[in-house]
Amino acid sequence: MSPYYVGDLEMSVNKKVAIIKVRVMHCEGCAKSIENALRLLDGVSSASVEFNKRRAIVEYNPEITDVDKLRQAITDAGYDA
Ligand SMILES: [Cu+2]
Repeated sequence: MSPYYVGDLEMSVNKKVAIIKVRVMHCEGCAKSIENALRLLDGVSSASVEFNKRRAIVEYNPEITDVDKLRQAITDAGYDA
């Protein structure tokens, strides 16, 4: 699957916000499962998934985790990111 990673905003040294496209999700329930999967990751301080825009917005500490791990968590939950 091609990466649909969209952007990374630098908030401060220890905080970044990643905007990750989620290619396939079917309902708000999917969005909630993805949110829950992301929130369980070490280094993630907040995660919200916008179902209508098919994207996840994740606030994370780049010293602990990275976008590849965020995307992996979405993929492991059963969705293409
Ligand atoms: Cu669903």
